[in-house]
Amino acid sequence: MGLWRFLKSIWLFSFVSGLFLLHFSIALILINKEVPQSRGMLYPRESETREVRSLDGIWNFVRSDQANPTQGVREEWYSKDLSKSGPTIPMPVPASYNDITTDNLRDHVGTVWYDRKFFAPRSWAVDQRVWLRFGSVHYEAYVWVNGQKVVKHEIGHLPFEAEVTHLLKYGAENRVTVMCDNALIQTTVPQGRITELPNDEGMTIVQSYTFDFFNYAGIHRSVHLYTTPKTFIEEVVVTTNLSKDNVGGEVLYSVKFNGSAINEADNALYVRAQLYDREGKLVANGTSDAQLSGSLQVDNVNPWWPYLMHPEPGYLYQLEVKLHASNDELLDVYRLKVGLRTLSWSNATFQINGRPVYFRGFGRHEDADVRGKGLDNALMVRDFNLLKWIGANAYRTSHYPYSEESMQFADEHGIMIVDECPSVDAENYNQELLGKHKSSLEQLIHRDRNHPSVVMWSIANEPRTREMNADSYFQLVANLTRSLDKTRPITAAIATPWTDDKAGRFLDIISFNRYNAWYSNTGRLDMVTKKVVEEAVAWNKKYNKPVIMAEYGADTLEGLHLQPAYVWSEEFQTEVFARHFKAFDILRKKGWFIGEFVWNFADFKTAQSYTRVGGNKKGVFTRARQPKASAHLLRKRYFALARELDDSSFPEDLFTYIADMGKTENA
Ligand code: BDP
Repeated sequence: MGLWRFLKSIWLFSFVSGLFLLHFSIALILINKEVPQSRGMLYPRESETREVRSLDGIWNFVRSDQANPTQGVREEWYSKDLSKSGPTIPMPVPASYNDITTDNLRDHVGTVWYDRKFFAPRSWAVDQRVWLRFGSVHYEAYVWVNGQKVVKHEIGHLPFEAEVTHLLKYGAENRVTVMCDNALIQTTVPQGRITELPNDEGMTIVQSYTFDFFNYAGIHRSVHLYTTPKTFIEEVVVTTNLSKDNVGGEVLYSVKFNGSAINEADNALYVRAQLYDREGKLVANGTSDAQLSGSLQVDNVNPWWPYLMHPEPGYLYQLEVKLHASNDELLDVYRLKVGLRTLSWSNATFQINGRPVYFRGFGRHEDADVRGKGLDNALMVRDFNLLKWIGANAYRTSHYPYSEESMQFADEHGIMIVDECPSVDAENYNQELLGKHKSSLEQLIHRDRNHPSVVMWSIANEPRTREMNADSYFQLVANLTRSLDKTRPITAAIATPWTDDKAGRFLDIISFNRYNAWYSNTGRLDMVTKKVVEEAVAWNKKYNKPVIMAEYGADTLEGLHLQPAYVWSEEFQTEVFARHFKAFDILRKKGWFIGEFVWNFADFKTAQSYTRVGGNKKGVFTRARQPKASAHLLRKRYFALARELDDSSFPEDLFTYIADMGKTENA
């Protein structure tokens, strides 16, 4: 039903749709409706009661005829092997499908199909449940197992799962089929437009969008099958506290189970929780109350600290959660990493474990050659090595939730995350958009609430906040976010001039994006410092809240050197950064300026446009993750800040030897 409506809407929202919606939104009153509540979706982990199997690998793939996107559904391609409905090509999972082939699959609009076979072992037939979980499919996914519809999920970059126990053939081969639709319209998050335009052959469908990254699509993250016992741990929520002196710690946990109690009389399940330190030593344990909640007290705690703020950053404990029946039978075991830290914020500061934080980081993208937005462990580890090499302590998951694996990595390495939902360039505010925007935050918070690295929620990037309805829209979005998590502050990266913005008052921290000497006063290095200072001061004056510069930068073609600095050259990017550093140092003295984030960590792919040479080149690193000249400058800045603010030491290779300068002792 939903599928048909959606596909039909693609056809209906032709070129005029934008005007229609704009007009419509002016008169629209936004109503606060409940959003669906996510359930389950704990990251798949093996334990003595759970098995995990990866379905990653090479799947079979078919693209639909763009002019006939519903053909596969009408002809029930899911009822048999895809190869029986037509020729298939091999497609890696996880990966975006766009850059894998040599033809125009890159720009395909609409539906594509994947399938693969797998065995379900006989042992799984007995006394347990089996779940099928997708880390992310972009944008909308329909999943069938052995021809039976299992789950539909909208919004990319977020996990979804369904129980498939009853659909599997045990001790036999099974088939999973996925239809994925990349179409973005005015009511999807993010928004886009589908138009029909004349081409040399007649008419064709064209996808356009205002956001500045390529609309990669496909099965982007891992696919897992995992088992749980019949009665199992469905959710674990963890929050932590520290005593004022950071010596005593507390882990508060709350568990939800799914399934029936073991026998009629037995409705009193309980949880045993045990906390282990890095060396595997048990440091606290306890039994839950009847609601399956409890707290663990930790003495001489090792708090979770950001990178370079402490000699041992990213300290994680392991929380072992054991669900028991009242007769003490062990039902299920799930383990997760826990970092003990506190966050607090005021109208001037942001503190972690009682110490003020100054963010030095990046806006980033999940983006790479060939695999697009597909999860890639090699790339993830390289990126974290670069983040640490350059001395960053934070990044924003611009402009959508990043992989769960990268969130776990950030926990372990002490990298703070400003966790952004997939709303980018929101405009033409309407009721359906609001519902999905709120749902994307609900799903994000559900997924990421236990990560110590997540220190802030970003509820949007560059929403059009001067538009009619922007205030009521963002009030509702911010209210929902706060109702779901009171332990973290809320921000949004705003580019609307402060004079016109209607959303900042609903945030805890103001983040602004501005491209002085690039989009405004192009090439004018003498028009950066003062403007940055003035704008930050104006935001602070308007809202009386801490301020972050969440984006600044300049496109830079690696290897282009021009002296004096000229746009696109490495010299220019370096100079633009230096002029910003000067502004940031003036601002830091004011007390409420709490962070600087370069745009962007690495070069990335965008839609084709005459302002982009092979993509957005504002990276400090190339798309192949090699440093540009600016990276070396930024590294000096970030380590200098770490030394000044957090008392950390310089890496030995930070400064290249130039000359004795009369300082060396006689050897
Ligand atoms: C900002 C956007 C970011 C773009 C950047 C740019 O937030 O997504 O990539 O501009 O144009 O407005 O480089």
